[in-house]
Amino acid sequence: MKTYRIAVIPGDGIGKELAPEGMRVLDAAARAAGGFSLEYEIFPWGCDYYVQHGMMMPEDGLKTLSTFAAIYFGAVGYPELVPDDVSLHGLLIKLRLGFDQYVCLRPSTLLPGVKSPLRGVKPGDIDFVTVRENTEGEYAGAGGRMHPGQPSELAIETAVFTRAGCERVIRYAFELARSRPRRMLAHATKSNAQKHTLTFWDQIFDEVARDYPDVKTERVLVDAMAARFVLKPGSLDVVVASNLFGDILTDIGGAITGSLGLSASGNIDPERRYPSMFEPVHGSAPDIAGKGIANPIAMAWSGAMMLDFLGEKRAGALIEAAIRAVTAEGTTLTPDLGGTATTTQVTDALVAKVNG
Ligand code: GGG
Repeated sequence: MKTYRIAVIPGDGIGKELAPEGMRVLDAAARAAGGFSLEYEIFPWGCDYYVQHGMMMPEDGLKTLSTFAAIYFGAVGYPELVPDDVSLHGLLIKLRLGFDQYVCLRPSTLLPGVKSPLRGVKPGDIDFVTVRENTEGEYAGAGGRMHPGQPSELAIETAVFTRAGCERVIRYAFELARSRPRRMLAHATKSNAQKHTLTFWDQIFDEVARDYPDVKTERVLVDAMAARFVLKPGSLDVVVASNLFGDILTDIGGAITGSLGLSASGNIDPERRYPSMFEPVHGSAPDIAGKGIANPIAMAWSGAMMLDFLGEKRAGALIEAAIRAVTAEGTTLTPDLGGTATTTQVTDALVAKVNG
C-alpha cells in the first residue's frame, strides 16, 4: 500500500480549525478508495510562531518540507499580531516561490443547491478555471521606500514579468484549455495602461498561441474581465492572469459561486521537482475564528485537488461528489451559505457521503 507524507500547515485563524476537518475528509476518502494512506506531519507555523521566534517559519523550513509529497495549507494572517505583508511574504509567498509553484489553479464552479448572487444563474452555468501566475508579477516583492518622514517620501513596487515566467504559465493554461471540451482561453491584461510589463505579457501570449491553433483565444482588459466575471461568467472556460490580477479575479469567482468558503486552490509545480501546496482561497477570517462556523468545503475541495494531483483520482472524485451531495441537499450548511450548521457538522456530513 502506498503512503503519501503530507505536510500540514494550519496557519492562522480559521486555518487552525479547518485543517483537522480537511484531514478527516481526506482520511475517509483514502479508506473508501483504498490502495493508499496519508501520513501527516503538522507544522505550527504562522503568526503565533512569529510572536515566539520573530519569523513565520524556521530558516530551514523549505528544506524540511522538501521531502513531503504535498503541502496542505490552511490560511495565513492575523493582523493583531503581525502586519499582513510580513505574514504573507514570510510564509505563503515564501513557500510558493521557494518551491517554484508557478501555477495557481483556482476553479470557479457553481455547485448544485448553491445560490449565486447573480440573477438567473443556475448550477452548470458557471464552470471555469483561473490559472494565476504565482511566482512573480506584482507579488515579486521588488521595490522599497525612500526618504521616510520627509515630504519627498515615496514607495515603489516593481512588477516583474520574465519571458520564462510568463511563457510557462501561459503554456500551462493553453494545455488546460485544450484538455477541456470548450477549448477556450481568455487572458487578462491591462496593456493599454501598463506599457512595459503587460504589453510583454500580451506578446508572449500571442507567441504561445501559435502552438495551439485549436484553442479559441481572447484578450480582455482586466477591468472588463472583472465585469465579465459578474455579467457573463458562463462565457468563460479558462482564464490566465498575472499574480495580482488572478488574486483579485478569483475572489470575484468565489463571490459569484455563492461563497469564498467554497473556493479551492492548488499552488502547483507542474514539473514535480518540489511539493505542490493546496489551500482554500479564503484567508484566516479573524472575525469568525474560534466560533466553529467556518465553512470546511473549500479546505476539503483543496484536499480533493491534492489527491487528484497525487494521482489518487478516485479518492479526489469521492470528495468532490460528497461536496456536491451535501450542497444539493442543503440541510447541513454553514452560515455563509445561509445555514446554521457548524464546521464539524458539515465535515461530518461530507465524511458520511464519502463513506457512502
Ligand atoms: N488560504 C489562503 C490564505 O491564507 N490567503 C491569504 C491571502 O491573503 N492570500 C493572498 C494570496 O493568495 O496571494
